[in-house]
Amino acid sequence: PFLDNILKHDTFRKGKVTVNFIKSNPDLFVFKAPRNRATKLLTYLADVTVNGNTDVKKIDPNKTFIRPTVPKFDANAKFPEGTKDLLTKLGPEKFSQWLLNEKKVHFTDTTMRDAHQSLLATRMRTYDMLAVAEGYAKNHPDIFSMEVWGGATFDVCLRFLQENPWERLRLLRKAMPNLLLQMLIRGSNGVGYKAYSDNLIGEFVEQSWENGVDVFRIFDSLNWMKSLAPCIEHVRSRTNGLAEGSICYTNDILNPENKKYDLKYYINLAKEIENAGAHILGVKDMAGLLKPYAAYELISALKSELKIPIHLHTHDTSSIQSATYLKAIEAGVDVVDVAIGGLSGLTSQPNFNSIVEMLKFQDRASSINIDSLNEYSNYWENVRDYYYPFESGLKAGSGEVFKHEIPGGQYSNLKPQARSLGLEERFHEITKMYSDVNMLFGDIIKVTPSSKVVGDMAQYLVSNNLTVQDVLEKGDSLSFPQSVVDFFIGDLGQPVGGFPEKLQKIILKDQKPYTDRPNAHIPPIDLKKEYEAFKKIHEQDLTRKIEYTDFLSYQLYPKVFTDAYNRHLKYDNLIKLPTKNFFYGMEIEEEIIFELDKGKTILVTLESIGKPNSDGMVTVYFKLNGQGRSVDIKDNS
Ligand code: 3PY
Ligand code: ZN
Repeated sequence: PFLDNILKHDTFRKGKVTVNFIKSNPDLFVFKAPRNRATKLLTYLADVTVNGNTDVKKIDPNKTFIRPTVPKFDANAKFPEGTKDLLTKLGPEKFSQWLLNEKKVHFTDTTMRDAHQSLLATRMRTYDMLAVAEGYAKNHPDIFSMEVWGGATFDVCLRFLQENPWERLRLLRKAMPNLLLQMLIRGSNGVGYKAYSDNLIGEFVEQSWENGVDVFRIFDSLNWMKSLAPCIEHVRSRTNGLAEGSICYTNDILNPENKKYDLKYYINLAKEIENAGAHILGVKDMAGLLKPYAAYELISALKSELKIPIHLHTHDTSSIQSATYLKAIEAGVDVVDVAIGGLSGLTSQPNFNSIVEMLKFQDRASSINIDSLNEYSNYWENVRDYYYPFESGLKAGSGEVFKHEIPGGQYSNLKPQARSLGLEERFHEITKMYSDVNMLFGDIIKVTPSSKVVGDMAQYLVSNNLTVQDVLEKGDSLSFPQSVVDFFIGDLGQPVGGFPEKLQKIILKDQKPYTDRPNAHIPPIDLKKEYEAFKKIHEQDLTRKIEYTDFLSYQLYPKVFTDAYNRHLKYDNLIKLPTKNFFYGMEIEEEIIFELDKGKTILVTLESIGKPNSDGMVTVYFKLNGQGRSVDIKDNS
């Protein structure tokens, strides 16, 4: 490479070399790593074609796909003005006032976040979102916000999809510059499952804004103000975005026996959130427990008690949640969360298309173009098919959700989890146990990450043939899942009404719990110093620069980031690879077009696959832009 650098050097080529040539040109010692991106891509394609994608467990060999049709839009037309433009013009406080004064009901489209998190184990790839993002933003400028980021998507991008979540955000921001982009953040737990240091969460919020997030839906998995308030403050002080502080809804305010989570409880909490500086109040009904008549009561009360707009979120697990929206809309709710038809219903959000139809010719009808919306639903219906291995298998709504109270996102995950533990046939025992464990824990708010603790305990008890009574009677001799122990120590904060003391002693044994903020036990990170150290370790050629946002990913998920980084070194960036090929590889004679770099597109054809040799290696033959290329790969199948 040194000789190469000399031969290519400007001074050398101009024939002006002097005795000081080498000494005076330190750039001769900078050796560019080979940018063999095409080879890396072919290695991935060879590997996934021969061995399959390790994330895809069950493949149907006869499966065929219908290519999704992207609805038409004018690529040269300007983006019509939307809510993002309005936020820029008004700033968060005035924007919130504007929303409050709107007569029509507004919609948040959750298709690109919660819908696939709750139906397809969060596996939706950026590729499928990006294909329609620009057209959608141009055809539907009257959508309130697009929920596209946060929740489980951050983790899943890195862990399973080989994507950089920040790149997803930036690409979507660019494709939808006129609409508000929304994320879900778990207060002090960020987009993770534990508490992080306050300065890391602050930095994360700021970078989320810088990279494209406008609306921050902030919640705490125990409705604990001490986790919610600092995050609301981060949004207020470090961004010009909207802080949507949220109450998580559980139980049933109309049940006279429910003394804990009654209307008064929610109104008081909502007022605290408003006083903490939220621009919008989120009502996060993560399990879909807010029944229609309860919604009317709750929203009416919130509307009369608060001065900020109300944004309602639910999951349609029971199949009656559109009735909830109807009553909430009658009570004056400002925004509701919906998912586009093809990715709506069951554990996802209610059906956007049908709700728009429902409101047609009514007082609060929206101006959404329903014909266009239906075309997008058809697109997503076909895209969804690529993800068939991640479907939960749920076929109908379940009224049982009002008993077990399992959040939508968790419910669709619990079945595959039960399957992997060999407990599939006992699934309904697990859901019943989930509700028993909840009562044992003192009837807690259940949403990520507290819901995971309840789920872990339920699976532990079912798989060991234990009951909650056994926990109380012989718990001293049992060793509980780590997440349960951490929860009772106080690592997720304090539940409403505190922990049941007797149980806490049984679970913690000799360990001491605490009652202050978990973050009080986590020192701030020296971000500057740690970033320098991070850059040093990760200075290998990524075929792109290491960025500050990579460092934040690493801080949140060190092991997951490192694994993703190593895969990136091996396969490069696969974000633009079509989904069918990412999950299922290529068929013989299939041709794909891949954007290697901005404006640089390559054409790949799979020609043939050789037979394994004695070492189990196979040669996979491609054509790359018409030129023959081969890759040797270990056959692990
Ligand atoms: C998440 O935290 O990811 C959720 O969607 C909770 O409902
Ligand atoms: Zn949700």
